[in-house]
Amino acid sequence: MFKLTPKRIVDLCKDKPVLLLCHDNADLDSFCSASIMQRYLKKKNISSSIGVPKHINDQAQHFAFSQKISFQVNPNLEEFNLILLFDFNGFEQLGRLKDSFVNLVAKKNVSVIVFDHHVADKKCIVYSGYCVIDEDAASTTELLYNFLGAFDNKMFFWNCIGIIEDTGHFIVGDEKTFSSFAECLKNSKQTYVDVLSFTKHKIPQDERIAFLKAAQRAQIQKIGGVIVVTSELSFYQSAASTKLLDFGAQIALVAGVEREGLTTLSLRAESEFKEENNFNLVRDLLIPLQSQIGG
Ligand SMILES: [Mn+2]
Repeated sequence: MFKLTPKRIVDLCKDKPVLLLCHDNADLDSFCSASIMQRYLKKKNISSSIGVPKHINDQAQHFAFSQKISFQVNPNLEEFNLILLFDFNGFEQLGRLKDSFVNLVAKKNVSVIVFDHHVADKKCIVYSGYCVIDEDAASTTELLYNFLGAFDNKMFFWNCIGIIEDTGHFIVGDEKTFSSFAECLKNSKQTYVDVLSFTKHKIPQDERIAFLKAAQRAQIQKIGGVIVVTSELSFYQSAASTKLLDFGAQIALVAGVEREGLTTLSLRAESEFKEENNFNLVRDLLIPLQSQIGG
């Protein structure tokens, strides 16, 4: 199913400075995936560095500290001959590293291999050849579990964390994900509570206030039998629109001016509603909206 093999990856990494790069605003799946690969390569006597473009989220940072895994923020890409990307395949997700990455690739001084479980197309960094992509994998950690095979206790555990995070605690998933999760949890020699402890999200106070303001400012309309809620916030638009679905909205729109002249609009629709009505947010709402308001 994959064109690359683990052995080929190991051969490519030998005697080279290797960077395992997470996407900007690195999350648990991206960081756990890079950690799994680092451990795998170490067993093959290959050392590698984990890099993050700029920001790492709280859970991934907590994971890194508790598992004693070091990482570089804003690594100097010039120092590496091989860059492995985890859980992303778009130039924008390189954040502040985008320009130096593009320059380096143009000079052909570096090879890039992508590991990802998102849909790939021609706009992606790598869409054929040096990539391991499986849209059916629940997380990039699960993709690595299927691809690399040889896991130890820690790698099993880190895959459990990646799966639980990316399925939103199993809001989505299929029997394959459940069985690989069960198998990995058993082999990790840790408990489900241990896994959950890494995915707990401590909500910062300003985010809590943003949620409450979004609710306070909410305009509730019933359009054709559908509950549509709109609200306005300068920050946390996407988290707040998800929260409005929890409160009962079927479609939630939260907009706000972030910086001068730049308005962010975040939309969410309830899964059940989408499925029942074959509703696609982009196709049925964002694109028609774009033709009316621009942006
Ligand atoms: Mn992911």
